[in-house]
Amino acid sequence: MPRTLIKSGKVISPTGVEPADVLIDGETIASVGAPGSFADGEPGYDKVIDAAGKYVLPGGIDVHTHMELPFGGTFASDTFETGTRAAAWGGVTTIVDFALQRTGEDVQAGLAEWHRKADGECAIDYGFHQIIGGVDDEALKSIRYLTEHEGVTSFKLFMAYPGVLYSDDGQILRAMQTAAECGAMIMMHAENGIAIDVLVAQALARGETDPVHHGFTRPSELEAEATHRAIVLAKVAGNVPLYVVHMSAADALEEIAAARDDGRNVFAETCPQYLWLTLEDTLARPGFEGAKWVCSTPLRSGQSEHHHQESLWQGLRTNDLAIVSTDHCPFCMKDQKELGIGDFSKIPNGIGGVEHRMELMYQGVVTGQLSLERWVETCCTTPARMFGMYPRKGIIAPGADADVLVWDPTEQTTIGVNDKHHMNMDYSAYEGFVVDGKVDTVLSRGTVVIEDDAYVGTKDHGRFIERGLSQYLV
Ligand code: DUC
Ligand code: ZN
Ligand code: ZN
Repeated sequence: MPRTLIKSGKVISPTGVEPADVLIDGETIASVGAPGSFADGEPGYDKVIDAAGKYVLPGGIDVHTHMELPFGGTFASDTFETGTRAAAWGGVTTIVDFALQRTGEDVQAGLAEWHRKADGECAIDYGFHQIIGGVDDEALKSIRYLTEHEGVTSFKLFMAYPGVLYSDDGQILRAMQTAAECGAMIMMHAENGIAIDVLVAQALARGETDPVHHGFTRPSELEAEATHRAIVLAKVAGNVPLYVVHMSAADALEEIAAARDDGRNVFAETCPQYLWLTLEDTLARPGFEGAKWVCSTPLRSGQSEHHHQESLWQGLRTNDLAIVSTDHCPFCMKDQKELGIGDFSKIPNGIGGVEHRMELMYQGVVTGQLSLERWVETCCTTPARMFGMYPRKGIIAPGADADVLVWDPTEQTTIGVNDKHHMNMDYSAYEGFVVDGKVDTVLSRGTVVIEDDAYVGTKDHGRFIERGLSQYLV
């Protein structure tokens, strides 16, 4: 088995920053010791990585991606091949993508289709959540079957997108009851889609067709209301664990905080776009350019009385927001976002970002919003624990998979289509951002996939991770 030594770095975990050397044997971490404890002159090391002046952390885990998702008459533009390669460029060593079932479709067939798309295509390891877009008796049986037999233990429901992915309150309650019985996690897209569709129709009737109206027709109150309703339904369903995805609004976060203060198994994530971008800087750009940032939940106003971004950063510190994911759902402007010229409601919803989460969140460390430990906790360790992959993933410790990110805090990263950009998109949502820190070396299960500014992995390296139940419950 090839042996690799990562020496002289500072190892970061949620509980501290320690100078340490990391010994890797084959695909796993064999030992973590004081600097110099594994003499690097010893024959038998196949590779020695000098991490002096660098941080050594668990590879990033992005638990919210949508490779090749069919949406709005087109498909998310990253395949598992291009998307997981871009993820590796960003220091991510595991993604959890969403297999899809829509009304009338078979859940297991949807999962099989996702396996077909990903198998043999991935640069890094991957797991699946299952979208249940049509809750019926068969789908309920599948929730149990996937949890018990397929290593898919989390199920996403939508309170938005009526007629496409939407579940009504009765369907949500039934799915939650089933998940509660088998220990699965319910993930929720919390926006009141019925009310949003009324606002969208009214805006279009007034001739308000530009991308900014995507944001205006999805007010934060409708995210907060849906979040509240999901929390209530989860309680009535027997206290099923609830994880609210892509939280963008301070008023929605208040609902999460209240439930957590009550001791409930209620969790939430946010994404870098909500922390760094505002409606005014993006959706409100003249002409059709704002389409680049059409996603749901939408980017929020930086002028709101709710102070959304400030609250989200605070939520990350207090753990009311436990995880940062990306909701990576890329579409090109050409032929994809352009489907919505003249009608914002036809713009495919999504932003690509799987490559930039570690970079953008490290910038929060630099600006004093997060500690180094919390950076690792929200981007690496809690994702593993929340979704049943710990301690195989999410930690630098003996026995864990050797998924490692060596991070250089002395360098900078310039994000943009002609700079750092490996996602299959013809624009970058973060064009021109210059952030501190840089991905130096990335190992996936002991194999170097990024080094010396080059991708050196292979597309069949990544393996499917069968996940267990959440390890994060109170
Ligand atoms: N939100 C998006 O922006 N894209 C895909 C689905 C979703 O919920
Ligand atoms: Zn969603
Ligand atoms: Zn999503």
